[in-house]
Amino acid sequence: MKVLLTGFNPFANLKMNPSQLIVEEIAAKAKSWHDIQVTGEVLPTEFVAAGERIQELMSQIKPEVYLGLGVARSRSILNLERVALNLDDCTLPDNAGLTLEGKKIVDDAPVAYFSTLPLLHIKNELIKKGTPVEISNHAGTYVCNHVYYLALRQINLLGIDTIGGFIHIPFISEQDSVAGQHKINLSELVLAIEHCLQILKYFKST
Ligand code: PCA
Repeated sequence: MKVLLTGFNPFANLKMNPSQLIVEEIAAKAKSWHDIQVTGEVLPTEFVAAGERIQELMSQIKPEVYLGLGVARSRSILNLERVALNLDDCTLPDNAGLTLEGKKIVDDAPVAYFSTLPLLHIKNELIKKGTPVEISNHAGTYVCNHVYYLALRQINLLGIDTIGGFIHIPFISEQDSVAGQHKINLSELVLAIEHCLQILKYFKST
């Protein structure tokens, strides 16, 4: 199974972005896997550059599965994102200094795309493995949502049968945070995303 897995570099005042560490670790581990071929890419937290890059990657790789990852301070457990909105709206500048307020990502394009991953199935299987996870109906209106929207749109435009989705992950216990607030650590998150890929592989093969 060919997978495109993306994360983001640090942004705002973060010293690190756990989505970057997960992508790097899984891409390295996957070199010895025989059943899942992972292309891992850390995107810049920049609307324009990341948006262009995700479309390029989708066209080049044409993966069977696209899984985007990003961190969200507001989430305390894994959030499987159901919807990508055609909307950029932020007060926090991206890493290129760009702030977008109430702008469509693509004119004359659908208001939203739905994830094409089997979200309920993934949720139930992850919970069975002890990973706290929920489905979210809003991926925000910052760079993660922007990339998610353009990824799903590109899949549509290319007419490929890639299934795609996005997971927001919480801050990890290794990050400077309010003590005791964050209960999940990096290795647990890496394992959860690996499980997710296994679930998808099994799902694709049945
Ligand atoms: N999270 C931000 C962008 C990069 C990231 O990891 C977001 O939720 O939009």
